[in-house]
Amino acid sequence: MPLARLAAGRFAPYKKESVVRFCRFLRASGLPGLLLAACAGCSGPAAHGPRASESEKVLNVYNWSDYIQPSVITDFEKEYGIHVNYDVFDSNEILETKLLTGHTNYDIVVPSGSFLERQLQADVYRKLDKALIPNLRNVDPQVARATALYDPGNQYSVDYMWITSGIGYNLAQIRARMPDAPVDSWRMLFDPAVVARFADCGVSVLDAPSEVVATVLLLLGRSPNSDSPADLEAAARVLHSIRPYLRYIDASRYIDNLANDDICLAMGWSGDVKQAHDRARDAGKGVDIVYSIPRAGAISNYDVLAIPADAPHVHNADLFINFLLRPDIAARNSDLIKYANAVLPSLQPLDPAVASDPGVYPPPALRAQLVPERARPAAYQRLLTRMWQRFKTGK
Ligand code: SPD
Repeated sequence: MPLARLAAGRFAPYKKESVVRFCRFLRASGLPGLLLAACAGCSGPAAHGPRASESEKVLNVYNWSDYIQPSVITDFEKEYGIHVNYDVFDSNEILETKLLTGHTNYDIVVPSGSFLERQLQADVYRKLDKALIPNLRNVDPQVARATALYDPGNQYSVDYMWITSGIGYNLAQIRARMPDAPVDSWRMLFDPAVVARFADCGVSVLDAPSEVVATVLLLLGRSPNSDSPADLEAAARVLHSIRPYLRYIDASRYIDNLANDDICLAMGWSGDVKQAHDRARDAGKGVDIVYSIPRAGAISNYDVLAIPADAPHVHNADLFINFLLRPDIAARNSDLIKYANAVLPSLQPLDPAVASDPGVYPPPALRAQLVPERARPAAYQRLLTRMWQRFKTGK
């Protein structure tokens, strides 16, 4: 991809507004007094005057890996004469750490709604100037209502893609080991007696702590968005029981690994598993990758476009958001990455095979089974982070 990584400089020493923002987040998080004491001298909002960089023909984008049609970026560059520096991540936690540190130099970032929900408390985003983004009128009102749960009034963000997490599997490998495998149940991954059958051909789970725990709680019949330590403990016991059968915990490797027959079973995001399917098909080695949303339901989320409060090229960011909300552009993205976009008129130019794929756009009955992930309180987050470290290290 002819895209330069972001220039050095985004790791510049923290400036006052970053510290103010971080301290505001600490306060909202209810973290211990010692940390807060360090924030005693920090008050007042970050200042946002005109920036010298605003006239630069540059846009710095930080998006999930495997989450855009590369020609969309080059077309934007040609159409607007703006050079795009495009950088990628594969976890909300990585993005959050950068945003809270401040001075990322990014103009567009793509957090999941449940993360944006808590990041808004730390004032890390800038309100969208809706007058400059006329294509907002294309956004599916049903999706806009859903994202308003995270961002009341949709003031700071707009949906890019919406997703489910489900099960990706290699049809032949699973059938060979367990002809009656419960492929439409989370037991495939979270019942040790079942997942043990596939350990030899490779199993992975997403490195996405809150989403994995929510999924396990769904399987246990508990509330997926629970913030109760007892529920977290119950989920931890399940995760501990399957840990010996996992090859790794990661949120991006599984696409190529499924496609190349290096693993046979993964908890994965809808479009990623579909991309694995396409890559396997294109390789022509007879690997068939299937995506399944369990009957008991699944977690859904909305990955949204947002502008950091200290973005250096806000006008270019508005242009890019407006471009992504164009029906032909949204369709080209979804055609390749196989995620559902929120641009209603894009359904027309979209490849009919994608538009009618229930794994990409779940039909209403299945959609009713999806549970949108929500932000949890800071105290729960701390317990979750500790538990996840133990799970990852297998201790
Ligand atoms: N390869 C793109 C993956 C995008 C997944 N978004 C993550 C949502 C987490 N809840």
